[in-house]
Amino acid sequence: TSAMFASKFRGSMLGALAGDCCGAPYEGHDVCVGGERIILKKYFDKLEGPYFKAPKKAYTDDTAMSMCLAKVLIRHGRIDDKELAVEFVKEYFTDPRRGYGGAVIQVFNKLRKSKFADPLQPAREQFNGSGSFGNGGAMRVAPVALFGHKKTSDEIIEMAKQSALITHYHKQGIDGTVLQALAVHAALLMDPEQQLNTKDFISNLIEKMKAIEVDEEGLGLDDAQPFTKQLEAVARFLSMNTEPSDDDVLNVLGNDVSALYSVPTSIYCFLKAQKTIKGIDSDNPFRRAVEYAISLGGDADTIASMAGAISGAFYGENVISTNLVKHLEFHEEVTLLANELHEASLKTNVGR
Ligand code: F2R
Ligand code: MG
Ligand code: MG
Ligand code: MG
Repeated sequence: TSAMFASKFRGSMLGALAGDCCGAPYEGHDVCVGGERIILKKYFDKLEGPYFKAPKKAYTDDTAMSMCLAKVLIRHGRIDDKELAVEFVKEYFTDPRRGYGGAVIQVFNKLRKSKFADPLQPAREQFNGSGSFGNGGAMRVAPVALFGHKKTSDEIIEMAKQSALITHYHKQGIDGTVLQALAVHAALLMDPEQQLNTKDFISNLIEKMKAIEVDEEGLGLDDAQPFTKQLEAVARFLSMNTEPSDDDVLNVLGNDVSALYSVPTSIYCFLKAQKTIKGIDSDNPFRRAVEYAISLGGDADTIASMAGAISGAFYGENVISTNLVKHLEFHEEVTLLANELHEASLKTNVGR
């Protein structure tokens, strides 16, 4: 129903915000062990407990850029390269201190200097023409998947690619964006009252990524079908009788700023959190996903934000503690944008 989708839109966008705001203080940290796990648990217990007055937990580039995408989709009903580039640049120069990626700032400078003559050119010039493989395309893509809830996977794939290309030209930067969009889209279309079949969820994504990564052998890439391989590792981890160690997860799935070593990790966090997780003592599967993602350290804000976006799209907004939400900077603005994005998505009459 429309009300259920509206709740899922808010759940996904607030879920992404929560992961970003709660994870940001942990970005660049090592994996949490022993006492650090307990500190992390207390951090969440406190935020979810009775409301107390405190400075809001600040969002970072992940949220800033997601909001740009939502705004462009609301305003134009599609991704317009120039409009999106203008939105990113306006946002960055208005509020640059949000922890942006080290190289993406060059894209913003060039876009502004060139007066957006070719909105895709600066991204193509990154890293001597290879493009960025960072997770910046993936971290902001949830609004695209939400907006496309009535569209086909192929249409989601096209829109996700287009949204990435303003900053991320490397195939891994693009394919990571596509994968995160497909994960949010799949979660959005599922009934949260039904037990989620994690095996089916991951095999559907594997099939889709196989088609996207087809014939890569001839392209001179370091590695062919890398996302398919990472997703197969996620499936292996999920099917084990005992939980893999954090070291195994980090060595195989990773926790860094590259799309390849963060997007499959976020999907793993979401799926793993369907069940209880050792060292994470919560009945709430959304909190488990986000808290576990943050406990892995590394690119904690982004992995938690991506996991939160998928989880919120599956369960809807009620899974997120209302007390926690009140501590998040811009939670009112994000809620409003989620509602507007939902309304805008109903106006596009492309059938599934
Ligand atoms: N930038 C950060 N965190 C570090 C500092 C933040 C800290 N809190 C602070 O306040 O100082 N986080 C944000 O960046 C990630 C998203 O990055 P995005 O948008 O993909 O940017 P970029 O610059 O394109 O790529 C990120 C880095 O990846 C490496 N890289 C990418 N492509 C490469 C290539 N072809 N060859 C070699 N290296 C490549 C570079 O180190 C890039 O700087 C999110 O975590 C977000 O939260
Ligand atoms: Mg960030
Ligand atoms: Mg970049
Ligand atoms: Mg980050």
